[in-house]
Amino acid sequence: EAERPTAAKSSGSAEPVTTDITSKLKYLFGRNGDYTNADAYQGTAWSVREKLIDSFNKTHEHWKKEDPKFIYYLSAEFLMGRSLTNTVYNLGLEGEYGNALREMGYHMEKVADAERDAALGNGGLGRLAACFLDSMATLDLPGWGYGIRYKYGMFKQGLKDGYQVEMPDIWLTKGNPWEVRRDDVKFEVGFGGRVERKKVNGKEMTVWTPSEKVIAQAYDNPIPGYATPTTSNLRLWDAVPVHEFDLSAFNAGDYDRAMLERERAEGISAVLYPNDSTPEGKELRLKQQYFFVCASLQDVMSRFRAVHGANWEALPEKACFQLNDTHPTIAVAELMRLLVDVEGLEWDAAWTITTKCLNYTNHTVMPEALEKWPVKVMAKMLPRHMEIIEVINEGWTKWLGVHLKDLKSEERAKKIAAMSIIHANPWNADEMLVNMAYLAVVGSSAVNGVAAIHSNIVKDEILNDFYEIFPSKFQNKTNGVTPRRWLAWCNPELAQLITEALGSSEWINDTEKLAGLRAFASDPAFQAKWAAVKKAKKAKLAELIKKIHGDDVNQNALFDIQIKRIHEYKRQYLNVLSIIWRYKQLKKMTPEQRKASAVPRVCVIGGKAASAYDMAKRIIRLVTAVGEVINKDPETKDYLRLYFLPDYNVTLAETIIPAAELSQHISTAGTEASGTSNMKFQMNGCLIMGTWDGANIEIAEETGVENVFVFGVRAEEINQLRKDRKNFKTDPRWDELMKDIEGGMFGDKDYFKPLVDSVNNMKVGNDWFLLANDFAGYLAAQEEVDATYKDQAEWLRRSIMYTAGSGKFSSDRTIREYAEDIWHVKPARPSA
Ligand code: 26W
Repeated sequence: EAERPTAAKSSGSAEPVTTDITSKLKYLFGRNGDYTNADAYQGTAWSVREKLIDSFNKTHEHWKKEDPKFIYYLSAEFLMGRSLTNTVYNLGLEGEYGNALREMGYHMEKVADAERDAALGNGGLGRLAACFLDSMATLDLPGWGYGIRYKYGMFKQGLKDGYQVEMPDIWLTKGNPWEVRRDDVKFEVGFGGRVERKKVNGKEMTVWTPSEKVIAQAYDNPIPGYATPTTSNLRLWDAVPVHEFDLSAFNAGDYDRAMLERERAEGISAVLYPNDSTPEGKELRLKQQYFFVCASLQDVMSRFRAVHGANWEALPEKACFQLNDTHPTIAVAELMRLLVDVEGLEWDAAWTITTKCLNYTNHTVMPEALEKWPVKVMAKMLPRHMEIIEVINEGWTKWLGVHLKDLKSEERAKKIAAMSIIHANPWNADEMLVNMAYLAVVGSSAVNGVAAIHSNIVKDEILNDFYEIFPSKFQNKTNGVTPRRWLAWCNPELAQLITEALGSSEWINDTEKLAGLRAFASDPAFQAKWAAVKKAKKAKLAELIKKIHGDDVNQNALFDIQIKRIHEYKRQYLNVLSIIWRYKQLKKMTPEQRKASAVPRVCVIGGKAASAYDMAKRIIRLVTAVGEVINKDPETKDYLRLYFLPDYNVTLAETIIPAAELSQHISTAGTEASGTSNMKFQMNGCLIMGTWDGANIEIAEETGVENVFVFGVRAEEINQLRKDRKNFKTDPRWDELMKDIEGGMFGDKDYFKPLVDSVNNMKVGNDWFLLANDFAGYLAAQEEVDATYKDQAEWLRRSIMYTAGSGKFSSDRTIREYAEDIWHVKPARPSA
């Protein structure tokens, strides 16, 4: 197996490390010899933890001394995945630890396999936050993540008879070596209660007396940078009852009440909401949001105060906050509350500070995903914040009135109503809502989308009114992914080949250097080595498929992958339709014809459906049902397979992505804000089948559009096509497939009926994501894939061109842009 390349290769002496691992096992776990891989993992992790903490301490001593400006990334989700391999390689400890484990009779990869994912996120947004932390540390940027230490992360997905079942993610039971509880860092967070005006020291003040209080307890998760001494931090808050720290309730004989209170408090950080893109109007979710925002702001302010006293005007020079979507947007009101009510600042001074400190990233165009909280809910849970938002909105709408004074009064009133942070529910005029995206825009210095097309949609559609008023607030920051986890560490064989070709491993933190691979793209000897790596990774995925489904797959087949959350807009259904069509074509051929012309394919689909997302669950069942039929058809099974891989997560992605030859990113144009797995596939030399959407567009530009399989309508056409829906003539092949599914070709026909109906009635509003419109183009693109795959030299040339063109999509580039254009934060590297 290949050694992972690093900048700072460690000496590799095993002896002190084996002693340390054994000692950890002995004194922390009471184990003496004869360790399982899971034991070896624990011993290794607890040993590595100490190096990590040393590095963390050094970094933070340095930062304390230098007092640089910090960026705080506020996010309800951090999808970290596993930490052992990443920590060992980022810290350059692979020599020592690899050798030590070998000496003890273990293998690093198997040991690492015992770690559970930290799955504190749903999908793209959470994983992006994790990549950003890796890049911030690698670039020596003073910055922390702030979030929630969910006791249960993203649910584990199982399959029962081909249907999704959800199971709890119990990830903390064996302890977590990657966190440090800070018993000295805890803050009170209040909810409910009443608000009064009082004279305090002769000054009129607002006093909020919450009816419920909990304690936010800090846990630090050190984040090692790569090839740098910097280790930064992800601080996660755990909710605990106030009375755990004050036993008087127990002593007063109020045991029951104290226990109930504990349950209620712990409920706040108990579970991640597994909804991606469909907002859950549940109070507990708002409670979670306020809980972590309140604790994080208090924490930052108390550190500021310790150094600068109450000189709050200077806060924007020392701290800024990035709001990861609207989830932490209550920060606008909370920072105002802390400055005005607690610190006694004047409203206007506080507003200047607040808007200087905050910035907002939008991650979705789905209108239903834009968070809006009922005024009633907010007023009850956060009465003072509701007042503050009302005052902000009064000021805002008044300002708008002046700003728009040239408009006719009727038009002006209409515009102001449309831009009001508080507005009626369009579906229920009696209900007033707080529009969190509007609050975020008004309360921030910068607003950004996550890919060029998406940022344009934000400016021209979603937040167009605001863009017209504040054009300079709006920016684009195209997403990126960390090349450490997503290329160097998950595909060490390819990394080694790249390093050999480029003559150095500098590409790992300077991915623009990957462009040097273009010179090798057509070199047959290099292509052969490139192909050998892909083959080895395919063999690993084949092993996994065998383990899960019991089937041997043809390892010379084209490995075709679609992995992401299951969502109608992502169109896994369209993928399945094309697979069924392929199956039917194969069935029509003679064995000789198949042998002569069919390109064998192994199709893999993976992803979780939100537990309440009925249509997404039906799509999963369709995948498994189609797989059940085609995988055992003796006529075709050598040429086509379809497998659903359950419980798609970060770790599974690390096995699947290096093995992929074709990956599908086929959202309806204008619906996928960016996508980030497309970048991971590109880095690993996987060809892309994609619509002109999200970051696909920029990937195609960097890779050469001629090297990408692009199909489908453009974003600009969508509105018209939706209107013209009733005049659309479906392709006869489409009609045939609809009849097949409806007729029970894959069983379960009642269950699949709503799926067929959702796309197959020619009326306005149906087939919202335009599968029928893109169907013929998709099949044509699939044929192009087959033709290209038959020419392996051309396929490999393209594959190399993908990796060579992936330099732009390192999250290092993204973070550098945020640091320069939005945060104004500069690197501060501790000495080694
Ligand atoms: C309120 C419920 C909710 C939950 C999650 C609303 C919205 C979300 C996220 C916006 C979902 C998400 O993960 N969005 C993805 O963000 C990625 C990182 O920017 C993008 O690459 C994906 O295109 C986008 O879907």
